[in-house]
Amino acid sequence: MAEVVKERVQSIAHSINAEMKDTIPDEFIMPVEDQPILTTFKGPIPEIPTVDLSEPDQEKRVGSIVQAAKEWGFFQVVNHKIPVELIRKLKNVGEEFFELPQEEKEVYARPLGATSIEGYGSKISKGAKSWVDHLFHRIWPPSTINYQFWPKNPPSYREVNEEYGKYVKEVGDEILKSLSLGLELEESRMKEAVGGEEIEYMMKINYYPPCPRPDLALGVQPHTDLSSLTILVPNDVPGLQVFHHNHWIDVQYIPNALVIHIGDQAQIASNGLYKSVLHRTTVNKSKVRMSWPVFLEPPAEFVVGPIPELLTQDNPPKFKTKLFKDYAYCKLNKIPQ
Ligand SMILES: O=C(O)CCC(=O)C(=O)O
Repeated sequence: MAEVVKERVQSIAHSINAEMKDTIPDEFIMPVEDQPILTTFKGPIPEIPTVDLSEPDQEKRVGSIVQAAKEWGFFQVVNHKIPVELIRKLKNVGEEFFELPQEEKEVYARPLGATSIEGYGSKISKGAKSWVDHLFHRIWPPSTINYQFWPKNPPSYREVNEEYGKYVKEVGDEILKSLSLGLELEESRMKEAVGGEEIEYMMKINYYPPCPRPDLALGVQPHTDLSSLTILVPNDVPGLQVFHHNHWIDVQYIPNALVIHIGDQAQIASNGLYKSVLHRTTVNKSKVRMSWPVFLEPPAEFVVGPIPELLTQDNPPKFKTKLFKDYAYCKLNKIPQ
């Protein structure tokens, strides 16, 4: 068995909650300007776009995806063809993993000094700490999978995640197709620009334990995703917020919907037409929140940049063209691109 790492948020939360304390360690208290109690929008919530993927009229279906990607960089998708039963199983096996004894989870810990983010862990941040633990592992393409980071317990974890990988890829293809058509390009062009058949599907499970001070802490801190798209399943505890017109807006939970974030690579490929959405998560006083985002990322050596056909004298490149690994390095180390 691996050594138990004391600073997992789940363990910290467990001790605090067992002692019925009403405080959290200082390192989890966000600076005032980021505290959710002071910064969550309290007015009438604008309607966040929902897209029905079973809409038979292609123009309507594509139009609603394109409009949401331009205006919000964010939407929820219903009737997406991923069986409800499979989503339920995906959630069950993820929940069961996080309920395992701590030392069993540590078997999958991200190795110290590893270059990849794969594995079980907690976010290492320079400022305030995030109230969340996570597990990362690739689920597609098969040649990129490291099964060492896939839990063996529960035993159905592998089968369920492999099955989910196939379905989630279909959804990704469908959305990328629509984003291409929205740019008046061949339907395969956007996908080609963000990795083509080599797009890597990185699964993450976020586990946000109950937090005695949800007014002061955040689960994940404000960020945009490195990916082209992120396709996320949440549990039924709300917490995701998107930044829209200068306000942090609560995202409503829609049972069985998929949550879609437009990420940096779709913004860059479209030369800024599509918006990479800034988002964060709040935590809950008494309930565990969980989410299962899948990030669609180009391979490290893939060249990312605005799609050349889009560029004209009136639409000069707004972003540099570079290797994805260099883009990711700059972003993670907060170095200008
Ligand atoms: O939990 C969520 O709803 C969002 C998670 C997220 O933004 C992330 O893991 O990067």
